[in-house]
Amino acid sequence: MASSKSSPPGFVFSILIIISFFNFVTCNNQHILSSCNFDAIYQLGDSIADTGNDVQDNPSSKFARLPYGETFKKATGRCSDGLLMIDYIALSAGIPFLDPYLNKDGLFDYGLNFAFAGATAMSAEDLAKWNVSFVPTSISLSRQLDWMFSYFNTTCRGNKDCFKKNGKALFMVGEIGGNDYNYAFWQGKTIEEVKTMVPEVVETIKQATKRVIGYGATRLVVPGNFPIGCFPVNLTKYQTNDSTAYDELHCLKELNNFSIYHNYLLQQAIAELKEEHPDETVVYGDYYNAFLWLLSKADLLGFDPTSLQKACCGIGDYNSGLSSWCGDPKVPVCENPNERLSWDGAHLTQRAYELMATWLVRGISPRLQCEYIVSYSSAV
Ligand SMILES: *[C@@H]1O[C@H](CO)[C@@H](O)[C@H](O)[C@H]1NC(C)=O
Ligand SMILES: *[C@@H]1O[C@H](CO)[C@@H](O)[C@H](O)[C@H]1NC(C)=O
Ligand SMILES: *[C@@H]1O[C@H](CO)[C@@H](O)[C@H](O)[C@H]1NC(C)=O
Ligand SMILES: *[C@@H]1O[C@H](CO)[C@@H](O)[C@H](O)[C@H]1NC(C)=O
Ligand SMILES: *[C@H]1O[C@H](CO)[C@@H](O)[C@H](O)[C@H]1NC(C)=O
Repeated sequence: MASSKSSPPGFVFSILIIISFFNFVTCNNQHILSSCNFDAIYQLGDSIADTGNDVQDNPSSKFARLPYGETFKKATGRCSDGLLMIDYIALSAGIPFLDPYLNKDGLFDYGLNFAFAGATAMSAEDLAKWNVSFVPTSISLSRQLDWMFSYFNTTCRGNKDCFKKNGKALFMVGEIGGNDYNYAFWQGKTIEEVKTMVPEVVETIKQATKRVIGYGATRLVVPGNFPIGCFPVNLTKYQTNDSTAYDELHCLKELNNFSIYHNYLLQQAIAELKEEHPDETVVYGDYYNAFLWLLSKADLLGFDPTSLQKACCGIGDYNSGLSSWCGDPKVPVCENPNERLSWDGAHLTQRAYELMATWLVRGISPRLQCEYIVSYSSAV
């Protein structure tokens, strides 16, 4: 009490800003999506959303062992120290975590997860036409859609009318496509070469979204790509002494530009989808700006400002050396993953995913025509 009396007004004011900021990120919006009344969530995608499909197929994967999952005290196959954005989206919708499709004991009453670590948008055959021959998994978007169809067809006993019940569900179509580019880059293609693939990757995502609408979906989120030039794995690989290659957040401009291009074409495709399907709601998931928000406000959000681009689990510059990876012998793990954005150089920490999901949910819920209208905090 004595201290509040003597506080200068400016001090009180900044405390207020900080309080409303934390209100924004922690309390307010925990159940925002519950006003959408989803009765299930279905997820397609890659390691950004895989809650355990890949490790069912590959039990020896690094993702099946600690330190992956350490914040959880259990390795679940999630590519993080703990939970992913889809887990927080489910929490916000008041729905249990999605079990992976390949888990034979999974409970699928509230939806399920088809995302598979390493998955591509294009099929391996289509990637081969681009001379991308090294594709570590055959689980492309079309394979995941086959799984989805087979699941709906089984639960509906072949009755297509029954697919209409999917109108009460949320469908997450991605993030997907990042790996198509990843594998092309690994094979030594230049950015200019990989850019020529973008229209076909985006068209593949568009056709997949149409297929999902064909299965009765009426509310869909199609997420874009992250600013990949801010990720430790890429900062390491494309490290340069040319300071003009970096932007003010120390991200590689040219790589972020690549994501901007993908996201631009994806948003055009979503606009076309809306014209072709006026009765369905297709919303762009802005992972790009969600991550930039996180990076630019990181110290206010409790991250260690001296390690914003150092992965928690890893070794080398940016803790994301290319010769050894998180989970390899002798690779150190930081003391407090909650203070880092990046978990292993390519995937984020639970805390980063939680905050990104919070940011996203506020943006997408009004556009999903939920009853609750979100009022934005002036502090952000
Ligand atoms: C694939 O490689 C072949 C042989 O090197 C080349 O002729 C062709 O133009 C390449 N195609 C693409 C799409 O890069
Ligand atoms: C869908 O289910 C019906 C009835 O169970 C079955 O006869 C049909 O073969 C299935 N269709 C496909 C494409 O799997
Ligand atoms: C940057 O410059 C230093 C000192 O000249 C040199 O040792 C290093 O190899 C350079 N790094 C890159 C990525 O070019
Ligand atoms: C970003 O991409 C646009 C077109 O895609 C290009 O004109 C521009 O030069 C690029 N900028 C950088 C920094 O790569
Ligand atoms: C950078 O990292 C992301 C995420 O790991 C990946 O999808 C992307 O393809 C990488 N970009 C390059 C140029 O290697």
